[in-house]
Amino acid sequence: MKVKTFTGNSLSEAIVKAKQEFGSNIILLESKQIPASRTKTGTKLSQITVSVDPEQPVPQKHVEAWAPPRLEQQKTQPQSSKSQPKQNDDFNKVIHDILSRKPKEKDQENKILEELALLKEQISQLQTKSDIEPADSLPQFYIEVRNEMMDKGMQQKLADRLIRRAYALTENGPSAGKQEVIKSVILELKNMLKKYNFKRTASKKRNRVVLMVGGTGSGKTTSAMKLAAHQEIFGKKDVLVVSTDLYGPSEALKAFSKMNGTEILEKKRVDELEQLMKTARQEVIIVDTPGQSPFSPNYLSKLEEYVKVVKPSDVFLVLPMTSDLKDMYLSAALYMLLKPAAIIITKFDETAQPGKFFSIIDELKLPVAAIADGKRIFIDLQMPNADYAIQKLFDTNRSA
Ligand SMILES: Nc1nc2c(ncn2[C@@H]2O[C@H](COP(=O)(O)OP(=O)(O)O)[C@@H](O)[C@H]2O)c(=O)[nH]1
Ligand SMILES: [Mg+2]
Repeated sequence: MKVKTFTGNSLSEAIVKAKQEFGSNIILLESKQIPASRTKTGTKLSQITVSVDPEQPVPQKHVEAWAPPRLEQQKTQPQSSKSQPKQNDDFNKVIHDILSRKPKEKDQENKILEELALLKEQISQLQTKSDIEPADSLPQFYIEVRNEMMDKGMQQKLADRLIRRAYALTENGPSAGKQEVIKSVILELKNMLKKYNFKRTASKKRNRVVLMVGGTGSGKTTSAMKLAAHQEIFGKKDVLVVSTDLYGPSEALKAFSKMNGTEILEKKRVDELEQLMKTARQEVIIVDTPGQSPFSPNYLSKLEEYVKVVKPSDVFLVLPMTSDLKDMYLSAALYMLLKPAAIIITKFDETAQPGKFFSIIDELKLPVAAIADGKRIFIDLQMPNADYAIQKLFDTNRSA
């Protein structure tokens, strides 16, 4: 095993240098900042120490990229935009990198946290640099629609990609009116949403076990109640909600239990939880995890422990629309290690940037299980529906 130190102006530059020398199978042992006062050049540097074991190639797990629907007909695009937008799977690569380097031993958790620092840097670059040629050369209405989507929180690279495809697909091409351009974008947006299928038949031997994960206050407990109450989800089933919160079940959860007749149990310790999982007979068991920052030490290993004893059939990642997109990517990247089956988007009612929804589903490539848009348990949950988000994006009731 070789160990070597590399420096660069940024973490990613140092990583690139390491990869140039050792290939992509490097293991990050340490990363730190060297203050300007201690460098020869007088500028701040990032230093990483990596090791490489050429005998043990890292297993390659690949996260599938979204493949756009085939174009039926191609229109000629204006001179400066002949090339098709490059399929952007930077985020997949980032996820794939952590997945393939996931350390086995708990004491290596620090390495994951180090990698998160790296990830943070890579994501901030992902946000600022778009490797898709901006669609600035398209006719005015196309630019207007693209800019509106960006004003509503959609990342430029997605907005550019969508508007280019709309241009290629719109019947009247350069002479299309604005409504026609919007209609064409809407068709693309509808194709992007993958709906999670709750009707999928769970294994006969076991009850269906759902694990809710996500950041503090993201809406896990509220969503657990909403799933238990919703007629098209678990409303017609015998449901148990297990609260693992250190402070015990919330007042809201207790009140819900009384009102809906849903049983709730409190299991603070993992061994208690394990015991319960062996004996519980309800058709659906929703295990609610405690709120904690996804970046706090040992949090991930704690969640992994839950996964081990709970053996969930579905892990749902709860993401609030009120988060900054970059924070959403970052926390999602961490929770991706738990292999969520779908995401639940919450607090849609509290954002003025509905475009974030499409950017997040585009990057994560996960189906959406439900959309929450308010505090009312029995009312504010929508089945995943592109029209809902589209309506918010274009501020109108179009249902093209
Ligand atoms: N406006 C709004 N508030 C929500 C939504 N979902 C949850 N909340 C509120 O967000 C707060 C935190 O929710 P909670 O379920 O306790 O989050 P947890 O820490 O992830 O369990 C509570 O005040 C909820 O009422 C939503 O979709 N819209
Ligand atoms: Mg909670």
